[in-house]
Amino acid sequence: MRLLHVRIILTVSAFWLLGCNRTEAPLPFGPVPSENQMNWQEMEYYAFVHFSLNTYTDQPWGFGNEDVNLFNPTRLDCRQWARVCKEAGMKGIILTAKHHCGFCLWPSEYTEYSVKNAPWRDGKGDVVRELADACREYGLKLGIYLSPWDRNHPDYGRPGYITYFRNQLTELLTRYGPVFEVWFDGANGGSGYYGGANETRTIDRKVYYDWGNTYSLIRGLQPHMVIWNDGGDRGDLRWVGTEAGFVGETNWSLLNATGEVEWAMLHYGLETGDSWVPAEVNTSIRPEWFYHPGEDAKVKSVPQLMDTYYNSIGRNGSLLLNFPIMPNGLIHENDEKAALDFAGAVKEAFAVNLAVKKKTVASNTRGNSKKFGPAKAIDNDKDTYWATDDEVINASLTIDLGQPTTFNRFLVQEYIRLGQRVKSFTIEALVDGKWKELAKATTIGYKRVLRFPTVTATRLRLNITDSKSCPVISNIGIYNAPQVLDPPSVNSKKYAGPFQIAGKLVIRAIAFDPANGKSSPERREEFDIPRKDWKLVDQGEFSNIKNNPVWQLKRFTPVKARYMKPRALSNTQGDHETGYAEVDLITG
Ligand code: FUL
Repeated sequence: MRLLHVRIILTVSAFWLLGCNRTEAPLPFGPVPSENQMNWQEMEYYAFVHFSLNTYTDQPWGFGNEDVNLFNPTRLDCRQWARVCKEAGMKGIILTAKHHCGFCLWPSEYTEYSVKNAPWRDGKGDVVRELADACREYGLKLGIYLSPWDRNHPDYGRPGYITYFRNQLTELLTRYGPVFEVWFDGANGGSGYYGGANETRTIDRKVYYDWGNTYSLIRGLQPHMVIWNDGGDRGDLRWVGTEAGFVGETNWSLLNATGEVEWAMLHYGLETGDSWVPAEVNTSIRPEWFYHPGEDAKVKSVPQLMDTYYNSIGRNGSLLLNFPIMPNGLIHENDEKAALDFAGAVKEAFAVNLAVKKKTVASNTRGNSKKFGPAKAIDNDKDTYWATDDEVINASLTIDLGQPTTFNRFLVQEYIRLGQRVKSFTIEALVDGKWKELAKATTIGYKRVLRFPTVTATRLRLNITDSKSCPVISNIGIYNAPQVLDPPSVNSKKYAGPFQIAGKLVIRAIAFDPANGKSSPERREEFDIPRKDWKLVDQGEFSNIKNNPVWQLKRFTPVKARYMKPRALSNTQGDHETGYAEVDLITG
């Protein structure tokens, strides 16, 4: 009896041990992000600000001989920039501390071509300092753009300039606290002022800058920072090959550490790459990077910005959105409005995750262990995940929505600390008892968001159709995003005469004169449910709103209704303190 007991215990322990072995977490596959890259990736969305002498000369690039006296922003307020960025949901700001013209927004010890010789704040100003302070106040991270190409410096193209460049970098990385990202622009047009030489100087970007030593300097000064570099050696992040605001639908966060980087590698990453080099999508809220008054009416619309969102953050990239600063030192109100409306639209689109707390089933779960079960993909914990057994690279996860549910967005995230794995996937919905394919896509990575026509379904199924190794999915979201319409343009429907509508309606219109191609500002009118269907059922008295800000109806006969709309009636003096209300109801 005792022997049997011991044997049972041994067998149970063996099972337990086996179970433990089988449910070990997957091993990392291929290159994985560094802690710095991980922290950066989780920021997702941050700002660029372009501000320099170009702001005063209406040019995209300065030659390097522009007068420092031009720099005199009368209302410069980095707190306004920080407020706008914070309210827009951004996590940091990267400032053009020095653009190609060589003018420095901080009082560098190594040049006279800086704010210290400008009339602004009597030469005592420091834009980098003011921005660093504002970022700290608003809980944002600070980033620095330092152009390697310097069209002002006499030594540019010669060895002496590299020392100058590193001295400036040292100032920027030691004076202003933690910097989350440094941006080394690859642009190099050759010609410049170069201390009066007025000539063309060409360099070999890979050799001249000696990036290896500059990187060592950076790592020593700011060990937690990421390096963006389009000017030679591979940095921690990569450019996506376009400034139009999108990365490839297929987007591997990988590149090779050495060798040529063709355009396709920038845009799509490299499936077989041996280094983790994720994509940053940089684009401006206006056509250009610096402020040009002629672009005040060309600020991107919310639908355009939403497209950018889906084509950057929604495609495993981060979004670096630029605000050009006006000559007075502020972000233009049109840009602010666009950024805040965009933030509102993103918030609205992803307000409710319809997958939360729903039942999940997977075709395979790693070691049949709850620890790696499909429920881990909807538990709102970025550190847990659904994973399959090692050999399983085709698998599906079904979410039972419980009842017919309407949606049009699907969000999925891989647990990238274990590498980027998924090569292709589809999503299907169970509509009226039949599975219907909603979308087909390739890579996932940190975050992937798919858009598809609105559907009403009881279940959603994610099918991983190919993966480099067992899929590891940390998060899934299902959303019903409202439609965002484009503002009216010459291509909009032409008004041909009165028309009838049934429900609520928003009309946005412009007048357009084909003779001179000019259009009026937009007018917007909102129409509520037509009054013809409303029925007055009761009148009641409101309580005094001075004492009770929530207007309460004192008398009301309960009626079954679809909409109820109390309306205040003011007295003859237009005084709303007390009054009567009509209650309109639509039944049915
Ligand atoms: C480009 C630059 O030449 C533009 O002026 C701008 O700074 C943009 C972000 O990068 O390469």
